[in-house]
Amino acid sequence: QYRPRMERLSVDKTALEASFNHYLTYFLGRSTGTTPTYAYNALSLTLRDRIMADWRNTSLAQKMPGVRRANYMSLEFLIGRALGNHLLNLDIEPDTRAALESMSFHLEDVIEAEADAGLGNGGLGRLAACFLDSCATLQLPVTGYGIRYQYGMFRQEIINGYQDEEPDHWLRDGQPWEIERPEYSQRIKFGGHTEYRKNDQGQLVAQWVETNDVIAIPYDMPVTGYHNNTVNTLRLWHSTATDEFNLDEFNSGSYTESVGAKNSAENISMVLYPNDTTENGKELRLKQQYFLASASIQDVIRQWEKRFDGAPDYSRFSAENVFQMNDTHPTIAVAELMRILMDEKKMGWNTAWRIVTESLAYTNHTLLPEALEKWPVKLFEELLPRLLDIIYEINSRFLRVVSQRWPGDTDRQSRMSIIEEGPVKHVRMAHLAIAGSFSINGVAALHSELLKKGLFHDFYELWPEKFNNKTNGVTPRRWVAHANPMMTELISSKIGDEWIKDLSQIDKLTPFADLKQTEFRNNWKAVKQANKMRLAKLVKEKCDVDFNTDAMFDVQVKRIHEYKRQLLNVLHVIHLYNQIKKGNTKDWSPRCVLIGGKAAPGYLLAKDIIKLINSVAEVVNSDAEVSDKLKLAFLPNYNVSSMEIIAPGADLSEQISTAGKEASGTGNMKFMMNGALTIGTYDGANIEIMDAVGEDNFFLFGLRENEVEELKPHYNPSDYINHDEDLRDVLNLLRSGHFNSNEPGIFDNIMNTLMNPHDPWMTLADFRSYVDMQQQVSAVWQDQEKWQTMSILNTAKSGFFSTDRTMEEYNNDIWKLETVSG
Ligand code: DL6
Repeated sequence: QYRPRMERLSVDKTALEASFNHYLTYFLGRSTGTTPTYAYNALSLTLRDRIMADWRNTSLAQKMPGVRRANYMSLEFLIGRALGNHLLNLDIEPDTRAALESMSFHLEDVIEAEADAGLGNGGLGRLAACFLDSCATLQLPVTGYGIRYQYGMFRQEIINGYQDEEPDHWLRDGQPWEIERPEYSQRIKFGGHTEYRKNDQGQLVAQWVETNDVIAIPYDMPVTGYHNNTVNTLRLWHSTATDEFNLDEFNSGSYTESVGAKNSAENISMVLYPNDTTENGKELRLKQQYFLASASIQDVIRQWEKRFDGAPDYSRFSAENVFQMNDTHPTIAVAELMRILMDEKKMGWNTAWRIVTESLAYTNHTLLPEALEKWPVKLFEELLPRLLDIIYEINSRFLRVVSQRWPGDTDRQSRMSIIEEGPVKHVRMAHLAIAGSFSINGVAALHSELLKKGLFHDFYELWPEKFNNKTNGVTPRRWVAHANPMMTELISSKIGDEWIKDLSQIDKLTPFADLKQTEFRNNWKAVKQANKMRLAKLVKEKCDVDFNTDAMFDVQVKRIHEYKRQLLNVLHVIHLYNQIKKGNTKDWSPRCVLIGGKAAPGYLLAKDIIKLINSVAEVVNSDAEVSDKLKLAFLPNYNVSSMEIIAPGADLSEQISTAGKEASGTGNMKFMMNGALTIGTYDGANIEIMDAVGEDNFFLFGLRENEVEELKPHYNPSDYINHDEDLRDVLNLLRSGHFNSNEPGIFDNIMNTLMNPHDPWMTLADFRSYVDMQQQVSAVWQDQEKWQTMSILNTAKSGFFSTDRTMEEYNNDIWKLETVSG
């Protein structure tokens, strides 16, 4: 069916102004002089209109027969704010700013009025958002599929030093970017049971019957590419009750039950689970996972069948459709695609299995055993009985392959089985994902090697060709061009602005690190200084702590977790405090230490760590003797928007996880791009960062992964304490109650963890090497010229860490898509 290309609306100042006024007056019912929130909604609708033609044209071009497309399935998309990003991508900021000014609005205030779309926990969800940005910029036909949580990541407040969790009402003031598409709703089954009936040929066919269904309604968000008129789609599913379900109950007089059913259906997309590194184990979470996988696959199948007049040809389905599964969260997709192909499209097992294993790919994001998802078989039986039948069959065929390869090796069979036997049987989602995928990747070189060596070793031996690495990245549009406009202008004034869409070109900045480039270097310093003022203002507003911009801004922001070792950072702060109190302050480099991040609500030790940071901060910041030498602040509610201020203002980036535990890290890349120096362990993408910038420009410390493993059986915290006076002093002060005089005992759990020979994070083992390396950091800080050189080189050598590169690798090795322009 021919559909004409849509024409773009004008983006000049007059047109923008007219449209803005139209929305304000006729859609929102307001007049000028209104609040920034209304202005934000009116401006966003104005811009959305200007995105619409490109969106439609891109979508039509991607739907042409023969166009292979990828579908990125993720339970998390940590998008942050959209307005500033679209303005950058559409290249209309000056006109927009001018239009707003003429109506007495400031663009910054309007941008600030937008709530963050916090539909993710941390690195994994933000990565998904960066991926979408890069795919649109590279004109790759990739659709994101996720859940439209009504409540995203909780808002963190700090009350008496403790984390308090408040609901995130991100939709409350309107969501102008999304478009509801009820016509593409999908029905999702739960419960019921399987019945086998004979078909016309006398074969037994399975049917999933007497189910309790819910409806998935898609909401689409535009994903604009950078200056290229391409707009991809992020499709988020909202759950609601089926009509007939409501009516049946209502007619029989059970109004309450009918409302209850509606509630229980709507609960599925109600709230994001706020745990990033522990499995959630909750029925509702499994429902969310199946809801996303089923709705998304059905949507892709719907679009596939639309291409055919009558009988759809599935022989080319896997040639034109690929699904990337972001961690194990959506990997029930393996069984769901089998179910649809067999039960609904009437295919035999082998045909269906070939399609599944040619179209699914899986990315692993963690080696931590506690994060590996497994679901009780019993829960599957109740919730997804038909899917469990299929998983059993996948497993029995898979174990046949294993036993053919290793006859008699029953240990290996039970290790590899998709079903974990034991008092409580479980479905191992990672094993299901590997069995059903043609590609399995880790997210940084070390991580991918460790997967092959450890966690997935048996699978690697069976299918070495499936395993590959795709080192993460971040989008330079949001994380430099948008977050750091001053640095962007400075860089572009020297090397042009092509680097924004081809970050490998940032290397052209290298010669400007030369000492002779005084003007550039002075400007570099001035930009950092201005960004530090912006950050200091934020710290003052949110923490009421004064950061002096002449001091080193030493920053660790990320989820609070023992393996990320915020504790090591705090021990160092206490050590610096001790040095000041002892008068050891010759050649002192003043530091402002900033720590931020959320703790999973049920992770008590992580919450204790937050309290400790705040308690130490209180003592340090109120001591006049210390004040110009050391400051410590805990930034509440760390999120995407605050990182846009933090990364440009940081001097030192703390990436100090226990080696072998941080799969990649992506904050490390944002800091590097913005000219911060890294102090870090030999872990995750830190290693690649150090390779790129050179060892001389990176502060490496600590045990390596193999050393951590070797030490594990012999680790004895007392050894370190006995041999290290500084460590002893720090722990003694902590134990003495100096930081918690009014709340005795509150840090006992932290002390016990640090002193535990079974502490898997081995914080004390790295204390000495960390403190010594921090001493070197301070020494370099004294030599500001050297610091400038290192800072410029960090940015100049960050080209590899763009998600454009990551996406090109996914595309070359896994997706194999052609670019499509609208
Ligand atoms: O790959 C994105 C991000 C990595 O950078 C982090 O190192 C890693 O911890 C994080 N993984 C998770 C684990 N979630 N699960 N499961 O968030 O992924």
